[in-house]
Amino acid sequence: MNEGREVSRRRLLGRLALGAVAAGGGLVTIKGLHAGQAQLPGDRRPLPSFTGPSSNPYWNSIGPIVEYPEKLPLILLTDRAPQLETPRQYFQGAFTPNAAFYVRWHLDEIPNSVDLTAWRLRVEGSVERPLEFAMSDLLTRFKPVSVAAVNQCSGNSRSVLEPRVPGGQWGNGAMGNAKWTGVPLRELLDAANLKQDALAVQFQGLDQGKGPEGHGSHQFLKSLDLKDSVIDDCIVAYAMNDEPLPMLNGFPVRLVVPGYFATYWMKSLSWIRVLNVPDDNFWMKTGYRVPDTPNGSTTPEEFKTGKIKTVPISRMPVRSFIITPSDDTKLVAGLPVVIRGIAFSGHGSVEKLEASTDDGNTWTPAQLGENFGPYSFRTWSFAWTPRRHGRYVLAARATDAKGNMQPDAAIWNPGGYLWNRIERQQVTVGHAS
Ligand SMILES: Nc1nc2c(c(=O)[nH]1)N[C@H]1C(S)=C(S)[C@@H](COP(=O)(O)O)O[C@H]1N2
Ligand SMILES: [Mo]
Repeated sequence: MNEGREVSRRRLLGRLALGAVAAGGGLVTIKGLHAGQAQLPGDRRPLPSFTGPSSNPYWNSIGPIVEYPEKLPLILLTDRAPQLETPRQYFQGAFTPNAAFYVRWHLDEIPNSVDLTAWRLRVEGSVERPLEFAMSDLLTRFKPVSVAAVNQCSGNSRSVLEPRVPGGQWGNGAMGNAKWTGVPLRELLDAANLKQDALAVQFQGLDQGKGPEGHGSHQFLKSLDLKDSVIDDCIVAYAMNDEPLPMLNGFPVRLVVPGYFATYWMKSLSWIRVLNVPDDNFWMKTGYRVPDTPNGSTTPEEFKTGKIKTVPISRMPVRSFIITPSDDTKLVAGLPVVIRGIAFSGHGSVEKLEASTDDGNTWTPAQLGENFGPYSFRTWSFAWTPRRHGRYVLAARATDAKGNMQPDAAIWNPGGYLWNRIERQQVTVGHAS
């Protein structure tokens, strides 16, 4: 991280404390957002790229553009609970602006205000010493740590699966990268001193109510096995790109699980509960599971037999994206253009990016941008001069530090998870005049 991105604790402390006193009684309130009834502004502009048939289905989620508090115009998938997708143009750099960061909640009562004078983070359950931390404790009693990490919904790109599967019909915009700053989860657990029988850590946020699918649970609960080494990478984050988290992205603190899909990244985290029995709540036992097959892939027929064992989803497979040119970029024969994009993996840094301008028949290494650490987006670029006019199909393929390379085959599973197939972008190159 360069100096300019260093979080100033004093400034952040000031902002968080300011928030606490701003609205008398210490209430931080987001105007226009009400629990259980997120308000939509009347203004619904169409997506600029909806002008004709698309040559890249991945970036064209159908949905109105809406503005929520603290957010730029984003693509609306559902409003109760809010699911907002980030449009393609915000992925030009390695870090996603907080105001453009996608939003996903499951339950219909989401926090719209947090009284920081009363708010506490609790560590309870199978611990010798149950603890409560105020925001000021988190800010002053622990040395802050930072990590650049991609938050990607398990169902990112779900809309391209065939056959279609239920769930939010995301294009590619259910992901974002940020610099997260906070307290290592391990230090909070150590402070509370785990009991001998501790098995897993369960996380709970401030949201509640029924989910859209109407299943029983009144709470969204996720847990991680204490034997999972990812526990030592987890951060309880109070800052996102050096700012307090937007309310919709989990103010005042959220769990960051570098390399893992976002389902574990509990927002408005308020309870850390150490369990001495396996977590069999809906969101672990039934939801967010993937077939225990090599790529997490199966077929509808195979799945129907009931013989496919499933496991909780965990690390994100390697992916890459072409951001520019897009469908409507004007290209001219003989004129150089730089193809740009981003890549990441939940298994370590992207070490190689290859680009193709002939639909994946031949591949050439592209230039990789700065490495912000193993779990960050990494930008890439590839200089290209199309020689002749006509249609071209661009493609990008990433390989991570473990040698995993993106496949060129579709996958399918009933949750619509783990999509990472090589993508294409069709472009039209005009005549040199
Ligand atoms: N409290 C809470 N945390 C949550 C969720 C939720 O519904 N409630 N959804 C999870 C899922 S599935 C995703 S994809 C991410 C979305 O994070 P974001 O809204 O900051 O983009 O939050 C995760 N954390
Ligand atoms: Mo998700």
